[in-house]
Amino acid sequence: MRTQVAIIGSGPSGLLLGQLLTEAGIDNVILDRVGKDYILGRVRAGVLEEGTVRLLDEAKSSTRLHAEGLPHDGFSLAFDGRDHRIDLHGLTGGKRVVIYGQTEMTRDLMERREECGAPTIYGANNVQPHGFNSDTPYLTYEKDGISHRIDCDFIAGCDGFHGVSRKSVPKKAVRSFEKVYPFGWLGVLAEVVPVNHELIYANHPRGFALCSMRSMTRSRYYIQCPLDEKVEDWSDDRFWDELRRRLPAHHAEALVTASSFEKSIAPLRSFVAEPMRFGRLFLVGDAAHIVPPTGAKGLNLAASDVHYLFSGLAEHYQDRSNAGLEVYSARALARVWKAVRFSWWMTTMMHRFPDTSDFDQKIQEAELDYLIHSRAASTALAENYVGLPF
Ligand code: RFL
Ligand code: PHB
Repeated sequence: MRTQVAIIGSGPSGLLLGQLLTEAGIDNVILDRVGKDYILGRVRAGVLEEGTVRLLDEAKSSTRLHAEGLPHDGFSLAFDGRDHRIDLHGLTGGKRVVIYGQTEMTRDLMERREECGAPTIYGANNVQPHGFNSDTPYLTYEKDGISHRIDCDFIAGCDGFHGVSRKSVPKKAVRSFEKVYPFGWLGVLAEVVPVNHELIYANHPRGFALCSMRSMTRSRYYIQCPLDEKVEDWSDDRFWDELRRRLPAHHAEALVTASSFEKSIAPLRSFVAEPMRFGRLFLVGDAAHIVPPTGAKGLNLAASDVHYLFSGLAEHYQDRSNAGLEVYSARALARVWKAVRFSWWMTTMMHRFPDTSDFDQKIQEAELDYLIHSRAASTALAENYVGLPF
């Protein structure tokens, strides 16, 4: 088989890139190790920046998002038993975010891809990129015991943190930067009305908590937990009790609970691999970088990478210029590092660290106090939360 762009990974990065290319008339094939239902069963991000929404518009995959997504003009920072609203809309000159599950966005992109008849190979085992430092790269993979080869012009590594793309590059060609946080997030999804009409990020002596949602009838809640905690040890009742303890009293009283239908623990880390381009292989999204979910940036960063790569590829095919591809890594990394910094900062400010000294604790309290009382500080938070331009 031959295609113009071979895409490894059918997560949000791969699907969005594939759809932008397809809409622009550029041939592409997506391969994923797992099946469609498995991908749609992963509960992940929920906050989309306006830039991500614009890309979904461009990919003609946003009809349901505009009908069902919930625009949010602000969120609450809760600490010291009180709520402090961050007015995203007012502080950023009219910007907002949209609450729409990653699962739904993925489903919309998959459906549009099927409508366009663009090929996806699910259940592709042992995918391997080859020859990306030459002009004739190709992928090999196995499916149902048969070996296959796809020749292409470019390979997009959209295969997440544990994917094969980054691992295929010689170790000495990649520089990695990593910070692992000494806690995780225990998350539940439940069919209940959200405790607040906007998100609540809570800093509490017992640990961080986040009240999010997927719709006005489906809530997504998280609590900070030690890394060695097991999901089986968290009954729903234990989770709801702990969440209540970490929220201001009026929210704790208003919290509606029910049995959860998803419960999982995610470790938190910051990670960046540099560069993001190796000849004709490009790393995109979680394949190149991970941020802790506190700033809601992971999926949105994947989208800005896709924007830079798509514009480079479109220039290559339409204008016969490689200028955009040459600067892909530098352009993407400049935005990535700002989001890595923001996510690290939000994480540090909102969580309890096991080794926090009295001094560190006082600094955290002073930072929160400054943040809500200084318009300049609130504006910096809001500007980053709604997403830096790309
Ligand atoms: P994905 O989603 O991991 O998709 C990669 C795909 O590649 C496939 N794959 C392979 N295919 C073939 N061969 C191989 N060897 C392969 N190895 C892997 C996988 O099966 C998969 O289908 O990466 P992508 O597309 O870059 O997307 C990144 C986002 O999924 C991620 O950044 C976000 O989910 C992060 N994130 C959040 N981001 C936000 O912007 N806002 C949020 O509110 C937010 N909340 C979150 C999050 C991530 C979380 N977890 C669980 C990590 C909340 C959580 C709890
Ligand atoms: C979510 O709804 O899953 C979510 C929202 C905001 C975050 C992280 C996760 O910062």
